[in-house]
Amino acid sequence: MDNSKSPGDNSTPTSPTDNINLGPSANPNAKPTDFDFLKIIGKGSFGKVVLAKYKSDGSFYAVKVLQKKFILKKKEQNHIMAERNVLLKNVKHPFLVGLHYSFQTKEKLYFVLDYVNGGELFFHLQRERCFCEPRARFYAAEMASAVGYLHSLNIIYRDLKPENILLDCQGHIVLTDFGLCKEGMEPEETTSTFCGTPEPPFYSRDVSQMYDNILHKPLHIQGTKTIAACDILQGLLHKDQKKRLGAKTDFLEIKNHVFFSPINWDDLYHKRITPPFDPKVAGPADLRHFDPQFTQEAVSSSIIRTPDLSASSSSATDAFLGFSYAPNDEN
Ligand code: ISQ
Repeated sequence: MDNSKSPGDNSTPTSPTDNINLGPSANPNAKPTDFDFLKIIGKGSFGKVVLAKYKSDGSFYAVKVLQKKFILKKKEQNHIMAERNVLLKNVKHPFLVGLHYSFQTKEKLYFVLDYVNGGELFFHLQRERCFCEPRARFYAAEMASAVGYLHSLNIIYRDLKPENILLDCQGHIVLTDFGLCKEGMEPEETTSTFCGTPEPPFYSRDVSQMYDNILHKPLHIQGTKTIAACDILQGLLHKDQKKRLGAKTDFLEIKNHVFFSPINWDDLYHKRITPPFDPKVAGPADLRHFDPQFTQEAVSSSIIRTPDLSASSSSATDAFLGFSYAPNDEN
């Protein structure tokens, strides 16, 4: 994707009431009608992620749309604002989803993100049951590189789970997590999702038993694994957090573990290592790796509506003042 220009960069300079802490490329005039909202590609308790086409140049984005009223009702605005502040730190890394800019209407917050269409790692893992060690090493190294970078900025990624790990069209890892958790799942559905995956070491159908296993059950590593793989798993899953791999020097300990000795970290960061799996997507509009449950759902017209923000002085609007911003995309 050409990141040299943010979509909608034709904005006039910001006024003092808008975006005062945002750079010269801030775009407070962005609005939902700048986009054609095509398909729902993810869903959470506060909103949706929608594949959207930027009308003026036809480029694709994943636009995350959050409902202010739900966020406020659930007293989650601090979380969302914390997320925005994280994004404002100019977090940029090859394996973290890029945020182009965000904007708001009276009722909603919009995050304009890179559209990543190689599918969830979870989806690929479910289909193949397990990854061979070199493939697991490649993904683990890209994830560790991204999480290590966040730690270097004093950001803790607390929601690293398979659903938040995507592959891009080349097969590189992209971590997404902007506070969007899956919703609308009945316990049975959750259970059946678990059943289809390779057994995690502490899995039990009984969730409280599973939590107990995590805390107390000794780790038994099944299947054929190299000594290095067993050692890193034991290190990462150590019950005592003080003895856990990474507890002392964080990412450095992970990076220097023998399991990762085949990895050249500089090559990895610069995407000079060919991914072990090609998701084979035909183009940016290819949705083959997304759950049909999401992609077949009609996009609600309320996502597209642009209520007049200036007409409102509701608490919801006030709570999110200053939300629109656009990081300088020039670099
Ligand atoms: C980017 N591309 C596809 C799906 C996504 C889900 C959440 C956040 C960003 C995304």
